[in-house]
Amino acid sequence: MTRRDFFGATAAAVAAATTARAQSAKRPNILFAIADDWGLHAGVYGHTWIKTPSFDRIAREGVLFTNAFTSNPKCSPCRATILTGRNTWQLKEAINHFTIFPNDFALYPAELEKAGYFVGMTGKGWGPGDYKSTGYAHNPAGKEWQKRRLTPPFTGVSAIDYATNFADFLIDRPQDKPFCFWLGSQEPHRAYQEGSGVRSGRNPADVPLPKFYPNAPQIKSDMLDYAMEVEWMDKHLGHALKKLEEIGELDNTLIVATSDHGMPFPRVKGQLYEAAFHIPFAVRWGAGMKGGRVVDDFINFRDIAPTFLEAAGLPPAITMTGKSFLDVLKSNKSGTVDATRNVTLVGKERHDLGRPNDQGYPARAIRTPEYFYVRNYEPDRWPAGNPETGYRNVDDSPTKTFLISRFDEYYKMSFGKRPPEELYDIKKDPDCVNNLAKDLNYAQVKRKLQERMEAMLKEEGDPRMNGHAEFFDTIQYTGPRKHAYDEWLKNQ
Ligand SMILES: [Ca+2]
Repeated sequence: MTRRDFFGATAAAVAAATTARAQSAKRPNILFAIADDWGLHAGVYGHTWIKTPSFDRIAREGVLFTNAFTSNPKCSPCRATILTGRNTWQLKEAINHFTIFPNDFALYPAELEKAGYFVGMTGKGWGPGDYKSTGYAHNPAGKEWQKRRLTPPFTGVSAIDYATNFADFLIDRPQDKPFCFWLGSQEPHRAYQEGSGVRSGRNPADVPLPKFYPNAPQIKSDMLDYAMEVEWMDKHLGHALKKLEEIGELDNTLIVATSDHGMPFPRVKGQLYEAAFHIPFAVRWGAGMKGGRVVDDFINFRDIAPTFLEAAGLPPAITMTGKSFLDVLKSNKSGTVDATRNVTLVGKERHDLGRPNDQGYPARAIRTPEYFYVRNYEPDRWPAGNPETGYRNVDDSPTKTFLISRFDEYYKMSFGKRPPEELYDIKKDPDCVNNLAKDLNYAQVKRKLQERMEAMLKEEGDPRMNGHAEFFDTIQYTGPRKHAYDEWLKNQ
């Protein structure tokens, strides 16, 4: 059976049963579509070198958010924040990448399941890491629908046929239940087919580069390869939307389309800069809210879980510290809806191995509409990982190889050591290349931001603020150790 036949057949099989239910359903379905390593690059955000018609449609028919932020720009910690509704320093081990997943926090998929939702996921859920040793029977994002796979050749990095797995899930669901589904595409995570973007006829001259890169054709070509993978993800999103339309559930489904953090490029993935934690975010809910809006309120990823629960008529779980933005969705307004949504915090401890004793790179930051202030607590460490072990905090890539080979100012911006404090005028300098932390004209601004950040972190129980920073050094790494510093030493 071809994919087209399959979609046709499944549509016929479920259409009759679902139409009646869609009309009478009170609780919305929830579809959470999350890309892997996709930065703020979409047509609706003004980019012409990358085509995202499905995401653009969700934004156009729903709400496009211009200020959505993850609390930690790396796969596992970001996804843990989404599932638990807690900031990254409130997640015990799950602040790190490749850890166990603690079992003492409520998760929105499990809460919805308890309340009668049919819950599932496909592709990448929480991870990478170990959720089994803490007692989870399946991925914390939901029971997996993974069996549909594509046969080569295909464009994406993964063979998982996300949209058809979603269609399977819809067939399997009981007739009397709303659903909650996590569609986790593995694109545009690396590895890419080098040069695929240029070979597809794309023009490197169309790609605008951030100021922290030199104007190099290698980097532009690499970004076009990334664009290919974003477009593959967007195509699957389009299939999922079409599926919902076919079975009459589109307008009764609260759809969120987003990513976990910025693109898998140096100085972006895993780093505390704007391009790493400022994320594409669009919400469509045909019957539930007024569409065609652009909202500038700050959305923190810990706000997603309580929003889903409130949309389902549930209170936030007691362990959730995020704040539902359902009121923003329902407000019918554009621009600034809730003026108190004007600040976000971001931080990290250890992402990948590669420093002596498996050390991390502890940092916290605060972002307001005007400024971005960063505190690097261990400035003697290498921010992207040690040189000897290959700067493991970002995937290998043509851009990474090129920047390392230059060993110049651009190399330093991506891989070099950083000062204890950084301050950026985010409106003038969204690429965060002009550090104002030592500029006396900004001394007062800096001090106020630092005080505000530390007060907020203390209130949130961050162990680093409350005299227990040593906890972060006790967190075990659960992934392969081939890039660890001790492994490197053994081979010398
Ligand atoms: Ca990721």
